Amino acid sequence: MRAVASVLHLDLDAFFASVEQRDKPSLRGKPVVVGGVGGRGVVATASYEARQYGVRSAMSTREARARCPHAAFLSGRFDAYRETSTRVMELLRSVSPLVEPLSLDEAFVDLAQATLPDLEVPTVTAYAEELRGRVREVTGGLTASVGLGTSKFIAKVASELDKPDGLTVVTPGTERELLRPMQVTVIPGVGPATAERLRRAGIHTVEELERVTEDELVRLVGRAHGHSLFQLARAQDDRPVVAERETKSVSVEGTYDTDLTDRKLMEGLLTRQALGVGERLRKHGLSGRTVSIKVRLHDFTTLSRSTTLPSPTDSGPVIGRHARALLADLDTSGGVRLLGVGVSGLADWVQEDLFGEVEEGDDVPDLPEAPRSRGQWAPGMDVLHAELGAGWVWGSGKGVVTVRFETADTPPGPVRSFRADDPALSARSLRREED
Ligand code: TTP
Ligand code: MG
Ligand code: MG
Repeated sequence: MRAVASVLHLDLDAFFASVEQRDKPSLRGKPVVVGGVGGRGVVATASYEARQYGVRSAMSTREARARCPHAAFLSGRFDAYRETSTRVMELLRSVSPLVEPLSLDEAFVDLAQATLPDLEVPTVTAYAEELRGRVREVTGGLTASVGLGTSKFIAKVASELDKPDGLTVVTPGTERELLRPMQVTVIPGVGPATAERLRRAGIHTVEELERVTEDELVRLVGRAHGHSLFQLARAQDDRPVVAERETKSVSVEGTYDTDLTDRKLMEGLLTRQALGVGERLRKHGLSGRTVSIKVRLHDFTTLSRSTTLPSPTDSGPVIGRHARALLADLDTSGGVRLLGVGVSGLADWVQEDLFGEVEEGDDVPDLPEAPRSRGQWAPGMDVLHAELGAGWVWGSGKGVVTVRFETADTPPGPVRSFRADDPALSARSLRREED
């Protein structure tokens, strides 16, 4: 923990939904839900207008539709989110060389490495306010919430306190007071399982956690975790802001005494390894988009193959399915002495079915309604009409697609319907006009 509030955490507000509202003027100020729109779809995020109806990330889209039927339900445009994210990260890197992105819409910035006259509260506050204005400029109007504190932990907690469009500076020395009334889940690394263990011991708040001895915490949650919990409950956090996060991955591999030649056996081993990888990801609250396998042949040639999923996963069965598909493409007839499965491209949230991938696991719930067929025209996607110009798909079905003709730079535009196979209509890839 530092003596000055020089760690800044920035997180964009309702990120995916805000990008949609920016690019679709008719949706500004309205409830917007971005996520999987199919039968098992899950909400990725909701605009603050939709949150007033109780719509939340990770809720089933079906429930979101029940809570807010008049919201616009969009399936998401990852390229647009990535492009907007890049602009923000570039801006932050122009401010300090020490920027640590945590996901597309959030990052830590070390202001100790920025060029500020001093790091006193009034100075960093004014600087953060100005930075929020610049984020708005480079993103075409998106708002960010910012927290400033003496550590990463406190800065991240602070950025949540005045969301959306807020700034909170935690004055050095007031950290413990701030944390005491909060739920233990505010502490990084306290997921549902740890929270449950603590709850059974009667510990709900940080204040209650503070009263527990380190020995007892170690007994409750294990050595490594118990120690850090003890520290964090006292706002002790010395984790540095690190610019280049090493490409993190989670993997499991095995070497075998005799060369494997049986495909079925190899598939079985990969499947088991994949379940182990999934377990480890979930344990750390991580998920990743890239599934890889590593195969060492009898002659020590090592092959690796990977595939990138449309969205992150932490599911063993899904990882296993992709791992087996990767193995299917390799010639292993000479025998294999090592096999491994890994997941990289880690994110701190999971979104299985956004952008189209529907997971088939053992846990498929009953589907009261058949999943909608995903046509060519996903709701929200950008399109171009030969005469009418740029617009986006409002909805489609029964061979008809409805388009609203508007872009970020136009007023709300008119709606027209076309036959789904109308040759005048095509998908529009994202290139912002000024680029
Ligand atoms: P968050 O920053 O967690 O959420 P948010 O930006 O939508 O809203 P807030 O104002 O509370 O910060 O996540 C950033 C984006 O990541 C979010 O817009 C969509 C995506 N996401 C998912 O796809 N699935 C999830 O479960 C979560 C939490 C986020
Ligand atoms: Mg956000
Ligand atoms: Mg975020």
